[in-house]
Amino acid sequence: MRKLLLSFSALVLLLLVGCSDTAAPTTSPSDTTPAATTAFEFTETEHDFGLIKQSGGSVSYEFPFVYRGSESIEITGTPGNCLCTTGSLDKDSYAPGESGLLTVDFNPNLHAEPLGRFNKTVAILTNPSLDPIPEVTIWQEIDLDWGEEAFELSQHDDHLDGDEHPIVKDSEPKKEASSAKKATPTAPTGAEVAEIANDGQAPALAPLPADGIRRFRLTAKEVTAPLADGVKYNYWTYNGTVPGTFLRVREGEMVEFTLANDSGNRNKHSIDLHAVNGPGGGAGATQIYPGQEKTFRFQALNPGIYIYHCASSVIPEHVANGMYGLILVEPKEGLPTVDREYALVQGEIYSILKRGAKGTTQLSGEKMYAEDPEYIVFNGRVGALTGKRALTAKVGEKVRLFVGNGGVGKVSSFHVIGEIFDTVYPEGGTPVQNNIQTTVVPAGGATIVEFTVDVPGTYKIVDHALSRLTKGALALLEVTGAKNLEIFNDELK
Ligand SMILES: [Cu+2]
Repeated sequence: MRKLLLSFSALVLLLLVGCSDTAAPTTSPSDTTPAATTAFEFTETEHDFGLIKQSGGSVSYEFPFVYRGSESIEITGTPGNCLCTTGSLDKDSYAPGESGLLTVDFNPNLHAEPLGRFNKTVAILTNPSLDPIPEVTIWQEIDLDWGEEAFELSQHDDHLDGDEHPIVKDSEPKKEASSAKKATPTAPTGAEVAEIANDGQAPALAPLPADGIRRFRLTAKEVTAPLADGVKYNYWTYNGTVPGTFLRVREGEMVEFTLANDSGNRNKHSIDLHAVNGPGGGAGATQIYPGQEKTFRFQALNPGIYIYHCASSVIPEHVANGMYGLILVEPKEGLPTVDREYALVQGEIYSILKRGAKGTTQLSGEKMYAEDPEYIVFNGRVGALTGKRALTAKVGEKVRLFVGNGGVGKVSSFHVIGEIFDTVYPEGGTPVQNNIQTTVVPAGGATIVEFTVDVPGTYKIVDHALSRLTKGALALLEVTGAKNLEIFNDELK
């Protein structure tokens, strides 16, 4: 057990440090923190909360400043880079020379990282805008209250498995956060929308513009929308749907990609397209605050079906909230012709409210790190592709499904009950395989499956880890047409 825990912890930390733009080094902020060089002159720009128990309630810290700009300035937002971190100011506008107070609240219940030492930032967005944007940083070390065994491990790491223990730095005594108060989860943010689910259509390749550059523009939008009967969730999305807009390009094309961050959002966002050859898949080039946008170009070198997702800290939080989608890079010669194409993406929802409990809810970082989702769904919500929104086909037609898995924690065992995949592009690559019953779609991966429907009826699309059905992992394919009793006869006595 000890080895397991150590390895797990090491892996998680390595992944976060490797992926996150702000995953923290293990050093502390310096004692003589330099004030920001922006128009906001802070007494200090960093604060260390020290050790915080995840169950211990939220903490806050006040950063005094003097506004040194030459003209009055309006405040348009104070986004944090995590649901757990929020900022507020004592005024809506400041005149030159005026003093102010930025209060930063950190709620460890909404924090979405494993044990370890991390930092979070809060920015001040203004009109007119400032460059650089003023930011303050808070540090904290999280105690997940994992009990005696974890405590014992942290005190007596003997490196039996050869791994460096990534978490425990016992050389200095840790101070307990002193200003703990009752935990109060923040209210979900963003406009209410009636439908979050992408309808599963996979539009054909659009004509290439005359200059030979294919352009896409996606907007990060934080919205509150129905997740299940009587349940609303605070989603983070691309273009207001889960998954985001289906993107289609052809091998060899130059793609110009613009990401915008809606001005009504509270969080920094970005995009990592797995179809990109280049650092971060675009994530480094697109870290933007609400109200900003950024553009980058990439050449689509490798054909296949790829996931794209947000890669802003804390990455799994953004992905679990719905920030993923599919991009198809058709091979130069195109894909073989079929009659129907649909796109669906599986995702896990780690809701604070238990499955079935009514109300408005949002991400539980604790459940996410335990990989214990309340819901597992196709296209964003329970029942997204059922009823009037079920996928359709006619007897004799060839159907192609682009299937992604946003994760963030589970591997999908993708299966259509009553069908055999004539063709599977394993993990979205080449060459293809034939006659497959169930195919694996890893978290952050995608695949293409094709089959001809011979018999009319309702076909259930599932993750064949079938306990997930009760969590919502079900889409339907309604096939109409004449019976084909030679292939399937359910009329025998
Ligand atoms: Cu994001």
